[in-house]
Amino acid sequence: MLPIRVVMLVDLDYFYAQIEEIRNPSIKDKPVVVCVYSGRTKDSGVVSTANYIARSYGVKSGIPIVLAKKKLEDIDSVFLPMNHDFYKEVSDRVMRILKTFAGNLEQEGIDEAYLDVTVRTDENFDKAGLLGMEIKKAVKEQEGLSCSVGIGPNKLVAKIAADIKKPDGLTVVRPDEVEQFFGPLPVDRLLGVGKKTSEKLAEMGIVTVSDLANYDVKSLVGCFGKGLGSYLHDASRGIDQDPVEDRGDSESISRIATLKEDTRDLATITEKTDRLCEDVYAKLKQRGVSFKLIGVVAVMKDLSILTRSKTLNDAVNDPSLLKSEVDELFKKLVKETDKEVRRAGVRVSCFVEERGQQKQLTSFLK
Ligand code: DGT
Ligand code: CA
Repeated sequence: MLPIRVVMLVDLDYFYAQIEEIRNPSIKDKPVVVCVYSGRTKDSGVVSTANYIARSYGVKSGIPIVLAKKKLEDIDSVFLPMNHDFYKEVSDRVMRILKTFAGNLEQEGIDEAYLDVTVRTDENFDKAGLLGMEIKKAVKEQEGLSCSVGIGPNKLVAKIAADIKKPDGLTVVRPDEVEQFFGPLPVDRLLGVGKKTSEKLAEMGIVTVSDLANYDVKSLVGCFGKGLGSYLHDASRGIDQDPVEDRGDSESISRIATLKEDTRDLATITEKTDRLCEDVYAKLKQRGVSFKLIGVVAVMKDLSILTRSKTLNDAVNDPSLLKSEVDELFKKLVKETDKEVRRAGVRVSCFVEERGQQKQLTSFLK
């Protein structure tokens, strides 16, 4: 039996436009369109988002402002410029509210977050539904915003569940309902299936997620390569092992990858984590920061998740040190379990701005 996880996606409804409605309730009953004006001519630019009244006239994200105006011709509607800094402030406050309800919270964009609520709900999806209602109430009372919530056994299912009923929705998909829920959906509802992939799938006679689930995995790998092929196979069955990663206000850098085989062999793990460490280091360099906390995450063969971390007494920035510390953490982690590791991840956080000089290795704690 796989370990149970309860994952929730909270997605704020028509986010920028809803904030504008709260700032000025008198516009609430009209079409509201938030625009990114390019400044070239009076109406050049695109629609960032629109409230649901405007959407009922065919106005949506990404269309030219000129086209939106045409769709709303003769209708008393409101066009406003985007005010990103203000939306970000509201977003930060909402994320703080959400954090109080979650074990881990992973922010995904300005108006969405995944919450791992496994412990909080005692692995119980009925309790998760009630918690979802409680969260919606808190966000409404404290910020005046409505949101849509999806609950499932992983991020993939939670995300699609949240999209099922919008705005102001709440959809719970229990583990035994995943197949029934996923099966009839068109394949392009799965994350990562864009126009090109869905066209290729259609040529193969695969239109719905259940068509995909019934397709031979070897043939999928043959057509799409190992990465995408096995992803499609797993996703069609509602399988997703990605942990909800608490990135602490984007103040961390992390990478995770699947090992070439499930293993307890440290050399195989190191081969992968060395590469991850190099990616992490490249990002650290870009941001010009040193780190004080190193963490590793392992998704085990049975999909349970283990983490280990180490705090340094001073910030450092050294790729070989990062690699050896990650090795140590994995060594400990593997010793403390009898399971095989399927995916391995590396994370650094607690950043300190670099001042040109690298710290001594000796500043590293044992
Ligand atoms: P929803 O969740 O369907 O009720 O509607 P939104 O507006 O919250 O849409 P979502 O969650 O896809 O995006 C969140 C915010 O990101 C949205 O309020 C505005 C911005 N945004 C989304 N799509 C676009 C786009 O195509 N262009 C620009 N400039 N901004 C976008
Ligand atoms: Ca949204």
